Amino acid sequence: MTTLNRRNALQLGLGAGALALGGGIGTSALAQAKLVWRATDVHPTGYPTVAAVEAMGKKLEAATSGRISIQMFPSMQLGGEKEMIEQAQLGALQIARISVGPMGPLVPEFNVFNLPFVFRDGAHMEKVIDGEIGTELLTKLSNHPTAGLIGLCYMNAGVRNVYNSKKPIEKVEDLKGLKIRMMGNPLFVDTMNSLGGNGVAMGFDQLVNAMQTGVVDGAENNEPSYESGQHYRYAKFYSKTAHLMIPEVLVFSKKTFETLSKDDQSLLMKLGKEAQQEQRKLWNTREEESVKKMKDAGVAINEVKDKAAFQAAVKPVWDKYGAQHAALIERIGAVK
Ligand code: GTR
Repeated sequence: MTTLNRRNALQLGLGAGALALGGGIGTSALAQAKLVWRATDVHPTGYPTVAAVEAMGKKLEAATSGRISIQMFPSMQLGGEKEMIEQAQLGALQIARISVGPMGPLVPEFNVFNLPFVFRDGAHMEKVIDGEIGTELLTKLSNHPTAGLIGLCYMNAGVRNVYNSKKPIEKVEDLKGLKIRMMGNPLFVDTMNSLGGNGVAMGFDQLVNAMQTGVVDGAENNEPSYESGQHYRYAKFYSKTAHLMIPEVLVFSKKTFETLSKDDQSLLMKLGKEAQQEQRKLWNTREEESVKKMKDAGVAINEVKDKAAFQAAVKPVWDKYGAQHAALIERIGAVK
């Protein structure tokens, strides 16, 4: 299939997927048109983000008497986050739950959330995303002239810690020589390299294979991703470096959004906000469950005492990516 044909097929597919006419032709039939929004996530069924979007779908169906529903494609069924963003931009899917990590190259201000150690703790991060700054950045995304996405809400994603197959990381020097998978955004590769490791950028969908074949020695992520992704099978040393605390975003295809009535748009935005709170509750429980599963599976978890050394080592990352956002960084720091 040529690229052009594939694109045409995709666009035809999206027509069928997003809009199923309830019968007849004409304005009344259009008003009754049943909409099935395709949603996707890299995580499996049962993961807090997936469950929260499914719950949002149920509310949507109830509020529209079945006119709008959500069909969930979990477990990377529609590809990794890069592919998800592209499909949402095309309107081939409507809802994508992605990390703020890969959003930095689209909306540079998001890179401030991606800076290592930018949040003091989970409560600080939640205050920032729930408050003025969080709203401002989501609006920036929605108003972006070419990003093609509407920001619905944020979701929690805990703290990211380094894991690998070789040894526990207790000091910065322990990372030396280790090949660690990082998310697809140069900021993260720079972060790992500044810590002395070898950062390797790749999609979440390629990681298990890369660990199995030894292309990388490990990666970094929160407990639920490490556990549900079965990463502990290949990298049993989980070291609590807590170097990143990156929220997630739920985005909607701008292409589809522009075809919706004002009422449907506001319903969607309202349910998005509710999904944020719903996911947070699920997240806190899941984090605890994942730690338990990790311990049962024999994962070697270690605390990292001297975080100051890690913070000092990533200074070049702050200089490179933070300097142009100094005012925003200051405002984040001032959130109490
Ligand atoms: C997870 C996050 C995913 C994805 C993944 C990754 O914590 O929920 O959206 O970004 O990390 O490392 O790629």
